[in-house]
Amino acid sequence: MTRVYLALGSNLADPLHQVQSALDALAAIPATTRVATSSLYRTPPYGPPNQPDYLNAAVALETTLSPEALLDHTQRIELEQGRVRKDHRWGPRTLDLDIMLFGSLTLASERLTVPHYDMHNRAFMLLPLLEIAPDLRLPDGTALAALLATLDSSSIRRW
Ligand code: A4P
Ligand code: MG
Repeated sequence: MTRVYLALGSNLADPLHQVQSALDALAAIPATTRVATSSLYRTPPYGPPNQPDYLNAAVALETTLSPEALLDHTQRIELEQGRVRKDHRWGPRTLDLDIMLFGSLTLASERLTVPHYDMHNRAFMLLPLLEIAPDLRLPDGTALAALLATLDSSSIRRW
C-alpha cells in the first residue's frame, strides 16, 4: 500500500459539483481507498488573473496501483467530467487532478513528475494538504508546515 496525496482544482461549471463528483469517482478507483479529504477552499487564481476563483482541496488515498496506473484513472475522471484540454497554461478548467506525492517516491518520466513540479510554490495545494497531513515531510525531508510558512496563504478562504 502506498499513501498518495492528490490536489483537486476546479474553477468552471459549478466547482462544488465537480469536486463532489470527483471525490466519489476517486473513492471508486480499484485497489484504492480514499482515506482523508480536506475542507474545500476558495482560492484566487494563480497565473492569469482574468479567470474565476478556484475551488481547491486535497485528498489522501491508499493504493496498490503503480503511479502510471493511478494517473490513468485520474485522467479518465478528468475527461469524464468534461475537461477540455487547452493550449494555454494555467487556464480555467472544470476539473484538475494532480498527483502531489506518491509515497516517498521521486520520479520524472514523460507522463509524470512527482512530487508535483510546482507544489512548493502553491499555498492552494499545501494548505489543504497540511490540514489532512500535519506532520508530513516531502521526499527531500522538508517539513510541509515549514514549506507552507514561506508562502502567503492570507487570501485562501473556506468555500
Ligand atoms: N503530469 C506530470 N506530472 C503530473 C502529476 N504529478 N500529476 C502530466 C498529474 N499529471 C502530471 O497535465 C498535463 C500533463 O501533466 C498530463 O498529461 C500528465 O501526464 P494537465 O492537467 O493537462 O495540465 P495542466 O494541469 O493544465 O498544466 P498547467 O496548465 O501547467 O496547470 P497547472 O500548473 O496544474 O496549474 N490557481 C488556483 N488558485 N488553483 C488551482 O488549482 N491551477 C492551475 C493549473 C493554475 N492556477 C490555479 C490552479
Ligand atoms: Mg493537471
